[in-house]
Amino acid sequence: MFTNNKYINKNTGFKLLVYALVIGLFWLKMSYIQGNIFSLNVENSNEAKILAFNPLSSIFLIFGIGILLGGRRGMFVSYILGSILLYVNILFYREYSDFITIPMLSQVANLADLGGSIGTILEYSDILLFVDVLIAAFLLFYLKPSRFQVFKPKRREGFILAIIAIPLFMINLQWAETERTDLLERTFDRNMLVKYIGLINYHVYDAVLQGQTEMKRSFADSNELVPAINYLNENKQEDSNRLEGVAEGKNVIVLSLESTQTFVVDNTLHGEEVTPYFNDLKEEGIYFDNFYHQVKQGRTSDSEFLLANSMYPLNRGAVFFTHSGNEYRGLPNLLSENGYFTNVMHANDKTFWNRNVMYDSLGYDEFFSKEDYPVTPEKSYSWGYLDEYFFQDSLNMMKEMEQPFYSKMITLTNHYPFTLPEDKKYIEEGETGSGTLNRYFQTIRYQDEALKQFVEEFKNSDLYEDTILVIYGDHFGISENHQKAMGEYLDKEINDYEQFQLQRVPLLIYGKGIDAEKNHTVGGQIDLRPTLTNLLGIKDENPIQFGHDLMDKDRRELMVTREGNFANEDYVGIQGTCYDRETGEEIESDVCEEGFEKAQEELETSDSIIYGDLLRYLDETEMIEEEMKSNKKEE
Ligand code: GP9
Ligand code: MN
Repeated sequence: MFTNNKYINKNTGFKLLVYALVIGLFWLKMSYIQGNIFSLNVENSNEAKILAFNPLSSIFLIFGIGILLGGRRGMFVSYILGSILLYVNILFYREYSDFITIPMLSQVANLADLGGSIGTILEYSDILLFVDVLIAAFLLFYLKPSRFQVFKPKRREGFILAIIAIPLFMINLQWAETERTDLLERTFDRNMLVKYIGLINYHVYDAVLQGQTEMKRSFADSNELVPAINYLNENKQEDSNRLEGVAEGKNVIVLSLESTQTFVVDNTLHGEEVTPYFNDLKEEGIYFDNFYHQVKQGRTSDSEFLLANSMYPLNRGAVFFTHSGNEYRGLPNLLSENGYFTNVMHANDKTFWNRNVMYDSLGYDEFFSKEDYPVTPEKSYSWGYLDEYFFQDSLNMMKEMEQPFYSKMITLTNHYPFTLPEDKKYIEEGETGSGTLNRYFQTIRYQDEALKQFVEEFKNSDLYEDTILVIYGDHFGISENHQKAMGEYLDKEINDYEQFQLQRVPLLIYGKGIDAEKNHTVGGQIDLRPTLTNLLGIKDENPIQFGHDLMDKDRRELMVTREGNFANEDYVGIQGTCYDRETGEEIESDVCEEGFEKAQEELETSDSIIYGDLLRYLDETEMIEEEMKSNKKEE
């Protein structure tokens, strides 16, 4: 009896040791990844402690569930799956500086299509991130100090581990709330969530959000559109109609420049201009230098969404994928109703970003995709058809098009990983610590050359008389992962304010009859639609639009990002901190309170429409409102 007890005690001690070692191992790895591979911007020692603590609850949870379902093997499977989850996030993070969301997962085909870039994302040293799996296997299956000492976890123990995860998470959350109140209720960015609750808990949280959004559509009804219409009516402003109709009846070419940011404009590298052609061209049109992209995970497709609908894209996933079945009142649809032949030109697979489906919902008449271009390997590189050929073919197509037309062109070459054939490099690489940024200058320079050839030929063609050209950058190309290198190039420290200002993208409106001007108004892609319809003199009856005509002298200057940050005439508000927009100096945070609230309200209202598919009720709601108005008059 005595001896038996001794062995039991010994074995319990051994078991606890294995538990501690395996849990500790995963904890170590996760802490390493969270602290060293992701840039989570840890600001003080309290945050550093939270970051170190937060893996624990999730580790108890996954191991607990693993043991419950499959004992020792189950625990090992949890270890492997946990490791894969971490690694996939690392890969995703390298490309997007963001964490995976469930809607993004349903777009694996698209992600896999990241084509040329996947090879550049993988690193040999990544193998080291799996060495611990072997150690865990050894600890779990082969460590047997004696005949009586075997690690055989009981299901009951799995249950206990999973239960312990709950108070651990509560402690984690309470602790995190000392840094950020309402962490889970407010729309903070994912970097922040991961910093405070850890990557695996973040995924659990994301799954809960997913469930909630799916419920929203099922339970939505027409009444829900009323607060949105009221909100937008309250924020409506008198339109000055400046430049109204100056482009009436003209063709429109909207050119979306891949990953093109404002910081390259009028800037040099090795003493040479990076965008020499655009620098001159912008002097001949209306050029906006405080214009921001507002995209999130859907990147280019998000910018297309903003332009077409003047609504915000979503915080999670690409709305082109998640809500392509919604009803929209897209700009292409409006222009088609006004006699335009509306089309998109983009020499990539038509399924990329689910475009073939979404373009129908937005009301485009035609989509000229890869299969409509004479793409050959010689004329392609990395992501595909090189811009110069794309421009040439597209212009030829437009020359033959029925008029008036609205053509949305999307370039491709200036895309991460920013590689080019040797003979297309018109400038030396940069010399910063980031290869990505260094190559970016070359692809930007190439794009500028392709643009030159396109615009010059356009100017000499018959189209020039009757066509306006709207050129804008779709989103950033250089993510915050390259802040240090960016600082080297721009010769200043890139703090949050500077990083925010780097989200500006160029916007130029150019064409015969449009007088050149420099416009400093603060705006974003959400403002493109009302700006365009104003120039074209087209009445846009759709009340569900969040943007404001950029031409208005007295316009409400406000640009809201998907993170709930904002810029207005005077301030820039970033995650609760307030800056003077001109000087970048930090100022008292209450000054920005109103701006943050407004930003939140904008995003929530826009989201409610998309999640509830509320535009399907627009006619009905408007009819009821009309009726109410006329009833009031009669009384
Ligand atoms: C691909 C192009 C680039 O068709 O739109 O996509 P991005 O990764 O920039 O969203
Ligand atoms: Mn893009």
